[in-house]
Amino acid sequence: MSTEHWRPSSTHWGAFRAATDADGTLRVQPHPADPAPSPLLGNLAGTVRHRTRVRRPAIRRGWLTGGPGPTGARGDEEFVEVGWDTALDLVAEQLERTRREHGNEAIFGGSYGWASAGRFHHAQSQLHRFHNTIGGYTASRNNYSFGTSQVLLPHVIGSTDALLQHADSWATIQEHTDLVVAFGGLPGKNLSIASGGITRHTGSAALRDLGTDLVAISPLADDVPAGPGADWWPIAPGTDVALQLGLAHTLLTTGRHDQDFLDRCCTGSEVFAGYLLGDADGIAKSAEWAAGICGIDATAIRALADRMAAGRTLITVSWSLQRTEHGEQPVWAGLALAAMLGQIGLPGGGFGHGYGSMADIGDDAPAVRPPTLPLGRNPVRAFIPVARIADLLLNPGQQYDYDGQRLTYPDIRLVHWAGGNPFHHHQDLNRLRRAFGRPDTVVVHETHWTATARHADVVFPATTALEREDVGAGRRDSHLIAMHQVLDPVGEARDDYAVLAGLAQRLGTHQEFTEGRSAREWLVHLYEQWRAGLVAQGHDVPPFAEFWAAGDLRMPDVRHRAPLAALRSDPERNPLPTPSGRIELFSATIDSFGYPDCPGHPVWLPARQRRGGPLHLIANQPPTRLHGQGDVGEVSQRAKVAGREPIRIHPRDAAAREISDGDVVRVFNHLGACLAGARVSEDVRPGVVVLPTGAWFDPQPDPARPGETLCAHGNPNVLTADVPSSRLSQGCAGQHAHVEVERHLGPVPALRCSAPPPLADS
Ligand SMILES: Nc1nc2c(c(=O)[nH]1)N[C@H]1C(S)=C(S)[C@@H](COP(=O)(O)OP(=O)(O)OC[C@H]3O[C@@H](n4cnc5c(=O)[nH]c(N)nc54)[C@H](O)[C@@H]3O)O[C@H]1N2
Ligand SMILES: Nc1nc2c(c(=O)[nH]1)N[C@H]1C(S)=C(S)[C@@H](COP(=O)(O)OP(=O)(O)OC[C@H]3O[C@@H](n4cnc5c(=O)[nH]c(N)nc54)[C@H](O)[C@@H]3O)O[C@H]1N2
Ligand SMILES: [Mo]
Repeated sequence: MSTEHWRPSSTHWGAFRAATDADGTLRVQPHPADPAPSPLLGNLAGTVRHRTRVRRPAIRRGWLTGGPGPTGARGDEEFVEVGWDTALDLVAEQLERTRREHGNEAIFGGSYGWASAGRFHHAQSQLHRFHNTIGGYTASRNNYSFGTSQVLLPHVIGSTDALLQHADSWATIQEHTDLVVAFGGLPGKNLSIASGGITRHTGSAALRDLGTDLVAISPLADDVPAGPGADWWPIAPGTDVALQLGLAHTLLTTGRHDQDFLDRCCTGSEVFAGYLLGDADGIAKSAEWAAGICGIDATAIRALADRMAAGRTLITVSWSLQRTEHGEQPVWAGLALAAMLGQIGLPGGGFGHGYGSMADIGDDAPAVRPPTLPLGRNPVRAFIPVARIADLLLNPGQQYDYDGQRLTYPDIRLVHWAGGNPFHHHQDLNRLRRAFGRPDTVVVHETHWTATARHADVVFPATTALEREDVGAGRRDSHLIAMHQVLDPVGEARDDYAVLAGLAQRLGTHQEFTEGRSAREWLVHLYEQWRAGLVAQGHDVPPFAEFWAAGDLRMPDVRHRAPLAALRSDPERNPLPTPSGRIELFSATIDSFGYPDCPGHPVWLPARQRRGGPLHLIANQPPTRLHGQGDVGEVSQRAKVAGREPIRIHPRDAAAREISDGDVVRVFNHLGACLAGARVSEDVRPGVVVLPTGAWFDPQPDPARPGETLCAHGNPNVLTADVPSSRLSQGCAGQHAHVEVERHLGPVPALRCSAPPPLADS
């Protein structure tokens, strides 16, 4: 194989070059500029040609013969493979009928999900652009990643960007910071990933040798990077706010808070101080009080407060902490604690959100917005906060609260999804199955036979990024990658763009959707527009042909001033876009909503959902893949235990249940059950079990319990409750659940998810 056959491409976990061997095997080499390439590249070869690829358009038998309508059969029926024209005609007809009979609001096109890297073929962008040409759709707002912070932070610091786009770089931290206090730890596994791609994994490289002291607070030792200055504080899950308040109370009562910073740059510090002292509820939020809740010794809490005040300290809160009930609180209380230390806006000090969650937080690459497909305008006003999908489908007409508004769920008749997997990302999957029984029609574009594809009526086979051309870059990336086509499309798979152009043709909006451009012409168009903008700002960017031939380009060095540093330097001249112009430790706006589950300042609120069992389950991001993507690949498969997703359990909890390492176990609660493979380990706090997300959902009859079903593979979302973080944000709270674990007796069922569903020829 000669190197001239190596073609550049990209994924959310890194840029690379790929070539195929004589026997068709895919070979992958990380981008030469990447100092710490992601191990997840190892999943690609086994995934792109896996037998679970969708090869032809497929229609659920009952929908094809019986027509559209609510049904309990989705997910349980065989599919009939049909030609492209048949599938496109039938879907166009239902889009037309739905908008005529029920209005465009009856089409749900939110279509949340990560899809693939590549700016033009980005599946959601394509889908939204298409629907905007035919009159719009009910949309979804915010994300599963930090959707709670997306609603909270604009109230308290004016934007999410102030923390996410303007985070200090790892290099700045290494230079200036004495102590990092990381709530949620700094899990190296997460630093593979950045939405849209990442060429240089500078965070992964920095974590190899952080060079500062670190207190990593997490129930799981994996979240603590190796290194001499790192301490593991195995906190009880869901109790970080108590620890934060205990630290804040200690600073306040020992006079080490920075009153000058609080007066100059914050509002509401006196309300927060009153709460810490227990003015209204009579409870001082002291180190002793905190110790009783979070399981960390009061002396250690006071000593940590000392250390924090003694030098340059960065307090950071992982996104996982806000993906819980009352998920606003650890973010807001963490910010308030940092405000009391008074180092917000100093290099390497203050508050961070998502170091250890995503590779682009702390990356020092320039802040250039990559080329972007224009989406048009959605005339439909109806939307949901993204994690309310099952409520939307199950409860048309029902009212609910969101960020000070009273919203009503529209009546959805047609669901159209491309580039996402709600049967991966949503909670209480047994409930989601019922919800997916409600619409008349479910249309899914997928590369693979995921659980969502299996719950559809019509499945369009989509190409992967390796089977098409694109340009790729993350939100903060050192390079723009010319993504060349590496492989021929599998079977009859088409690009989402081609599929939607086919629907647009049938609905009379082909010209508006395509603007007469081929996919390649779009790449040139989007690139040249982007280039013109940068050239106008004085940057030197090569024309498309040159960029394409080179395989990538270095992003021009665009930098913006961080709003929190600006605030610190002069709060009068550089106010934040909050009502007060300051950091709001008390928000009159949030207070005015009157939500008991998110009052006007940070508070300790225990989770309501405690049902389900004695063990606290953490369903975190998987170390071996991106969500469900690549679960059939080599890296993901190698980690499985007896073919099941590994669940970590402490030796004490395992012994009490006569569970040994390598056993297949049943994990269950009042919502559902799944099988998993036991990994007995001291790396997890006693009383806590960790089962990452992303094992492909495989609902089957429970072999040991007639009439009951379980996920035979280990998807934790059969166990998580479908409850929001709060009425303020309605964010995803899927990180935690309560469960029991037992040895699985009886036969271990074969997995069905690793082969396509039953397919018939038309
Ligand atoms: N319990 C629990 N649940 C969680 C979380 C948690 O912490 N705990 N985390 C949540 C978070 S943060 C997130 S972001 C979500 C992620 O949830 P998702 O983003 O829905 O998960 P993915 O597996 O990335 O799904 C993307 C799908 O797009 C498909 N795809 C890829 N490229 C293309 C393409 O070009 N075209 C088409 N048509 N399809 C394509 C892939 O095959 C894949 O099935 O999960 C959430 N769910
Ligand atoms: N390898 C890999 N990396 C990923 C992803 C992936 O799928 N795979 N997904 C990406 C995406 S979309 C996102 S949004 C980010 C998400 O980034 P995060 O949400 O930060 O990631 P998680 O792994 O879910 O959680 C981080 C750690 O928080 C700890 N934790 C959980 N609950 C608690 C608690 O109550 N208190 C404390 N102190 N710690 C707790 C868990 O042990 C967990 O390992 O990750 C990104 N990175
Ligand atoms: Mo995410």
